[in-house]
Amino acid sequence: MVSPVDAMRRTFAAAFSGAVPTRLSRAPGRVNLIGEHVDYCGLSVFPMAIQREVRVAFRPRLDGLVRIHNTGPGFSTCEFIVEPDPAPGPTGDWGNYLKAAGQGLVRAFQVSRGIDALVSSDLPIAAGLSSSSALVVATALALLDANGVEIDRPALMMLLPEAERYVGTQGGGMDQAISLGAVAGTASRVDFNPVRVTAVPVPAGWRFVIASSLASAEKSGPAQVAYNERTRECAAALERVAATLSGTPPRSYSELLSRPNPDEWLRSARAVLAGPLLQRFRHVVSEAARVHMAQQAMERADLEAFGTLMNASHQSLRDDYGVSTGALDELVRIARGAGAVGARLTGAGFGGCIVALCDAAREEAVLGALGAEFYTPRNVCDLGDRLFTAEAAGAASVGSLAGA
Ligand code: NG1
Repeated sequence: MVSPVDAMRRTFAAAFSGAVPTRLSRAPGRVNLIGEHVDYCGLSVFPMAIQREVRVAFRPRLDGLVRIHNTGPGFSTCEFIVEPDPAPGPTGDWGNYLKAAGQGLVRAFQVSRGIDALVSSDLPIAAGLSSSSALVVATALALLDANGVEIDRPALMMLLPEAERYVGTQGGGMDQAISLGAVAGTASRVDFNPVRVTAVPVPAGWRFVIASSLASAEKSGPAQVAYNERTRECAAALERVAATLSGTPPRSYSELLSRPNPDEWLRSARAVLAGPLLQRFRHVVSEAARVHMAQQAMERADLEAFGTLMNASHQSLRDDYGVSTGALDELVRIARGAGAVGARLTGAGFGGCIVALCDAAREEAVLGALGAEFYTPRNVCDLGDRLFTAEAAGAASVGSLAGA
């Protein structure tokens, strides 16, 4: 049996005229447990890195060329020069994520050397499990390593979200932070401005089951437009509420939520917001409260309480934030019916996956029900990438390929 790393060595040699990769970077994907669509409002989130990851086998070049192959089906080879303003490829081109990392690093550091690289990933794409940020993080670590640049993780957690916006999504900083800052066996509360990652051990016997809705949430088409629209609506709602308040107007949701008299801004919100803006605002402020309660629930190993918060989060994302789909709602219903204490869509929504929480004794029942009631009727037999239990993984790394 050929190990994944040996397979990468062989494919690399075939792609680059017999050359041997010397280094390997790897970055995990994540499942967001709670705290959805609030990172770009500067509010805390609660994700967990998972065992599935993006790997980049590479060797430094002496010039500024980046040549990257991908072992996945349907990926063309990407070539570009590391420079501050690379021309983006067509919308949806995977190479844009590589260029995103490259241009972000060139702008911040004297990065001038490129790499020959091979990407391999077992992370489902456009599934709400952060495959895009894992690719950006793994590429950035490879380029930094090839250029001998050392940068601490918090600085990179701040730099890479901005770099990734090159692709056109006005995303927050959750995905890069958890990929760079996770500790195995834990979930993390991620705070922003400045970014901080606080690990919380996942209690023994808690199982987070991930199930795909079979619809990809490709953030290069309509999902990107809908996502960016949400970020604008949240900013507009805050601005309107802030304008009505006494004293110094809050400049962020964190400042708003930390005001001594919440009744004042709640009253204002109800008075000045209507329709979608009121709904988006209601989701953001209620989800912020749920994140803090969920962290406490995990710390005291209160499975039921954590699950109840996940259910409330899903309801809010469905009814107020408008990012769920019929398939996601169906998965949530099946998981709960089979004994999950909570289930919710995870990631941006518009397709992608759900995450369901159950205790170890119910894990097989939840997996079985999802298989029998969702996938079997749709004639989907290959469930490996679509239905699995998450394991709390550690952070991204870069090192010698020989030691991998
Ligand atoms: P997904 O679509 O799950 O990779 C996106 C954003 C996050 C966050 C979530 C919603 C990017 C890179 N990621 O994640 O920052 O806003 O949606 O909570 O834009």
